[in-house]
Amino acid sequence: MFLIDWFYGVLASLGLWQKEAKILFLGLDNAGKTTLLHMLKDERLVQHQPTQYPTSEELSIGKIKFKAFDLGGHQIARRVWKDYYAKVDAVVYLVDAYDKERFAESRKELDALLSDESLANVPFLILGNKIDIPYAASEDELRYHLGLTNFTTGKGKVNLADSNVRPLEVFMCSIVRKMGYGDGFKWMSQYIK
Ligand code: G3D
Repeated sequence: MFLIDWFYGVLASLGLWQKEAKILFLGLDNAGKTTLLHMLKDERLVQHQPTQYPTSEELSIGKIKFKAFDLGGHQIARRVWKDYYAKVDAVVYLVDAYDKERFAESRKELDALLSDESLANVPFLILGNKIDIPYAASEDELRYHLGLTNFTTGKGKVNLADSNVRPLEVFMCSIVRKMGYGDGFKWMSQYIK
């Protein structure tokens, strides 16, 4: 009984209680996607499906399916995410905020996703990860380098009057320190119908 209460409490804290959703974790290799999946898995009561594809990992929590793919670099893994979900409910795009040399590459992949028709209007949560490392980029720096300045839709509860506006916001986090990504998930959950 305790376990069940705890499980529902955890889903509620993620803001994803009773929602059915398919969520993609995307980003360059080394951004922290696998770490985030494992963090969700280890903290929560979950069913873990064995990896069916060498460059991706999958996780289910309640009615929610999370799946991670590497973009960039690995040519073979490129774009395979498209084969998995006919409809994606949200994208969590991870960036290593410390690895400034790869911001341009990360921006290129993000731009391609944002202009992808199959993801039109899909909410994007951008996570700037690894802020526990000294000299990691600040939120403003990351926005600038990803070309998102004046392009994000606002934190907190923002009612987007125009449903053609894609919800997009940047949250800085440290997955290993369990900081920041919870706020990002809560923000994202308000846009998952
Ligand atoms: P990926 O799945 O996006 O390719 P991973 O990335 O989850 O494999 O993470 C890549 C490396 O970044 C891992 O280090 C992981 O521990 C580290 N990492 C992930 N999140 C954080 C964070 O918040 N802070 C710090 N400092 N490191 C983080 P290793 O050494 O195992 O390759």
